[in-house]
Amino acid sequence: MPREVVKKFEVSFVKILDEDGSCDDLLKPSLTNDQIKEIFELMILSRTFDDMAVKLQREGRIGTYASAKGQEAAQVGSAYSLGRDDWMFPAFRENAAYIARGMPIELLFEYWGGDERGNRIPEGVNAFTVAIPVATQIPHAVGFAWGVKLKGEKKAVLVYLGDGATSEGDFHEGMNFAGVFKLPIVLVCENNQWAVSVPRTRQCAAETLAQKAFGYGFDGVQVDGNDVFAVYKATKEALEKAYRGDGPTFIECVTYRVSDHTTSDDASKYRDPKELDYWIGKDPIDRLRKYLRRLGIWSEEYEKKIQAEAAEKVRNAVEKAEAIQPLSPADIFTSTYNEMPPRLREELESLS
Ligand SMILES: Cc1ncc(C[n+]2csc(CCOP(=O)(O)OP(=O)(O)O)c2C)c(N)n1
Ligand SMILES: [Mg+2]
Repeated sequence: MPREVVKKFEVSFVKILDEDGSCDDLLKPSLTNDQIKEIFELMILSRTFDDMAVKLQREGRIGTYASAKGQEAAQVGSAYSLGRDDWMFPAFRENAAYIARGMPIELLFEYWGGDERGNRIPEGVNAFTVAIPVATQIPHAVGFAWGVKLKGEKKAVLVYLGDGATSEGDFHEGMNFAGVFKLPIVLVCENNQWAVSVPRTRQCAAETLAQKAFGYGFDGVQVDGNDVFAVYKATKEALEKAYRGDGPTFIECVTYRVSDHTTSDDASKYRDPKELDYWIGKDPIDRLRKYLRRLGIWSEEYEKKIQAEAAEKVRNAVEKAEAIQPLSPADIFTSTYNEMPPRLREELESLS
């Protein structure tokens, strides 16, 4: 019996901006120089935030912290491409994405400081709260996207996930539902090569994570996750596809977790320092800086100015976060139930 090829799949890898700052002008997304500078400044602000958060944790002023260092292009590039009405669902490492989405920085410090008021996202920011249990944000995002589709709204949902999250049941169920119902959702996978101490090669035998999308009937692409232009362009195209009603897209951003998993981890116990050096050489901020320089729109004074502005914004945010009145224990009761069960009411009364 002759065999017939029923279907073929291909994963493409997109890179627009090289490590030396040279850019493929044919592929470059349509961004003005002012927008490119804004993206650069958001990446600097995120890095400044990250460094401060680690310092505060070491001083006992916030709790365990998960850094986004090295992943700024993947996060800022994708969040920056969102429209005002779109919705963003982060996992737990998306500090740079939150900053790019316009989240007040003091709320991020409150959240990482263990104050749940940091998770009360202001009207207009259109982002969901941090999801610590790995991959649990995916079914929420998919459900939200289903609602968008049922209401016939012209908006899309972007959900972040890690390489480790692609092994979770929630990921597979969410991908399947999104594919079957052709939902307006973009899944941005930050493949940062590690899930705590589990390397990418032990996480999944497939050559790419992007190819997982084909199994669920939609497109998967791989981009250089340290190239902000490639990330921005892939996300923008995926969002436009979602607005048109053409269904989901999975974007694998190949990047690296430069920091430890969290401030409670020591990656030097399981990671080759040469690997770290290799990726530091691909730093997403340096790469964009080199491009700005080539374009003639970067100078020492400009760099000094934006670094100082970022430091000032971050310092002010720390002050604001540390100045809020602590919650009273009673708030645990009053903010959870509309009508409190009698036993809890008794407990609450016993507090006073
Ligand atoms: C359901 C669940 N299992 C285990 C954990 C513990 N845990 C926290 S982060 C993490 C690894 C996540 O790896 P990845 O998805 O690659 O994200 P990354 O930390 O690299 O950003 C694990 C296993 C958890 N938070 N939730
Ligand atoms: Mg990971």
